[in-house]
Formats: sequence, structure tokens, C-alpha cells
Amino acid sequence: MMKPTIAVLALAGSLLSAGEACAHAHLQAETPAADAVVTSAPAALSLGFSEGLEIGLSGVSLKAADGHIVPTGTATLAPGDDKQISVPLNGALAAGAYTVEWHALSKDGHTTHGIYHFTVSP
Ligand SMILES: [Cu+2]
Repeated sequence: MMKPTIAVLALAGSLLSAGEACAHAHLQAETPAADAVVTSAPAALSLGFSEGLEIGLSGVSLKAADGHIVPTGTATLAPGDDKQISVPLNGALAAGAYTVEWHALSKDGHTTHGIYHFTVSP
């Protein structure tokens, strides 16, 4: 008769902690900004998150409008700020629409991911 009670308590406990202590890394700001149209090609992508990240298991990929992956430098954390990822770009991006796909592992061990777009205008 003990087991169902324990299971219910465990479930209640996990729901409680999910609401209280969980701190997933949410993307808060990015450059170029989501849906921005920029007139000069950016030298890097930067993404700012709500929580500190494990950079080894976080990353960004950049896709051109035709779906091809655009080669980039390695994503690194900003010096002294483990919430900020910077991804250097190899040379100027051609005019066109781009998709940024990111994934992040926060210090609390939870993963998040997302997509946004920006456009480099001719
Ligand atoms: Cu979390």
C-alpha cells in the first residue's frame, strides 16, 4: 500500500520543483536581432540568454535561405559572462535571408533550443 503514495508524493515534488527552481536558458536578446533587416553584414552573431550556459553542449548553426549551412567560427562564451554566446562569422555574409538555429544547455542541466531569422539587405 505504500507504493502509490510514494509515487504521488514524488510526482507532486517534481511538479513543485519544476515550477520553483527550474532555470532554463531562454534566449533574451540577439544580434542581429530576430527578424531584423541589416544593411551591413555582421562580423559575428551574439546571443544573450537568461541563464549561464555550458558552452561545450551549446551551439549555433547558421543557414542560408537555400538551406545550406554557412560555416562559422566556434561559439564561445563572452569573457566574464557565461550567459552570452558569440559566434564569429567567416567573411561577409551575402545579401539574403538567414536562419539561426541555437541549442543551449544551462548550468542547471536543462536544454533549450530555438530558431530565429534575420536578413542582410543588398
Ligand atoms: Cu531548467
